[in-house]
Amino acid sequence: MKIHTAAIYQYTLPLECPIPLRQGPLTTRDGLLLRLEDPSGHFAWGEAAPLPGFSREDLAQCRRTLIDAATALVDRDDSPDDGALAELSAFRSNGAHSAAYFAVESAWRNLVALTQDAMPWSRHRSPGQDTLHLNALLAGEVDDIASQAQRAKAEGFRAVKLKVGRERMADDLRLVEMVRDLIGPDTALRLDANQAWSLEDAVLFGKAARKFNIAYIEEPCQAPFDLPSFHATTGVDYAVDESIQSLHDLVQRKAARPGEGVFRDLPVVPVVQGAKAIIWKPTLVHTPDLGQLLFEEIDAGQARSLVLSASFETGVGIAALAGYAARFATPDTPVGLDTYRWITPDVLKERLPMAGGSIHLPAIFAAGQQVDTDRLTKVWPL
Ligand code: OSB
Ligand code: MG
Repeated sequence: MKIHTAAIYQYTLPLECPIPLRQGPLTTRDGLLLRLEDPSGHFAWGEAAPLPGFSREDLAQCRRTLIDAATALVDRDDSPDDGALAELSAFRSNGAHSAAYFAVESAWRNLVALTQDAMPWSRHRSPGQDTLHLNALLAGEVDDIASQAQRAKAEGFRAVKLKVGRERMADDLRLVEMVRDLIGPDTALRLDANQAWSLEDAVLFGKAARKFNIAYIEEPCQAPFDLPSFHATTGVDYAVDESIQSLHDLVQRKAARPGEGVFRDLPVVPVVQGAKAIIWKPTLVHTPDLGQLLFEEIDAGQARSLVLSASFETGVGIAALAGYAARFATPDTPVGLDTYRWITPDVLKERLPMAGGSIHLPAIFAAGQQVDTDRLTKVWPL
């Protein structure tokens, strides 16, 4: 695999409605797109969009990493597997490079697929397995949540996700009950507390919510190490999301001190192993080492599901995430791509075909590569 040219573009998109983040509403989305082209004119895109308040890196830092990586990739001859990417010095320094690594890896895999006239997930799925089920993210005020829950049920979504951890636990419980009533017994109900509670409060909530048949609750506890006790006391399953970030930090610290051996002795490992699901947002957390740790050492052969999730990327990133889900995730596990609803307008010539509870992977892949460069500003090379 040889890269003939690489280019980096920036976008700033107005959001139709502000993204509710803990530190306040986010009203525009900024990010970077990487375009890789091979000597015969095939080209592919990848996206790096650190999310303020969630990413370790900011956009300027991300841009520097991306430029380093793109510079190193041009005119080298690499084997088409992506082992070569892990060796790039841009990602070897002890810093926060998740978003940039995701952009490079996904652009690379897309380009390899295009040159081989295949799909990025072809070797990991049987032919014809082209559908991915989606999760509906319920957000906003009570009335919005109610109408979104009804729509999700009508459109056949297999799972919905509701944020909890409001000021008053009674409000959370009322909402959970309302949503369960609206979606009926057969739709999976996922909750996300974003580490809002002490163990004591998490247990109170868990015991009260048990009767609503919760698929899992993401990060009920402020302290990741409390998660196994939460499960033991309430019987309610938990999922790890933010805790993966701590794991990533530990891995990086270990990588900075080579020779200390395997990852299995890290204290957060039992927390991950006790989880019902691992929420993976490659934009926020992604390194070659983390991939190895999560998916080869810790999770090998386990029944836990891996839930690929988005972080308000454009159609380029969302399409890549769909491909990652097709490649890595447990088949049939609904994927968290619903943040795409916030991204209007998009950088694509046409929006991804994403109406309803499932998507057709080849159509998403094709649309995700049709970028409208008029909506972008070139930042490298100038
Ligand atoms: O709290 O899980 C979160 C997106 C960006 C940052 C944090 C989160 C999210 C999502 C993604 O909720 C959507 C999903 O997981 O379905
Ligand atoms: Mg979460």
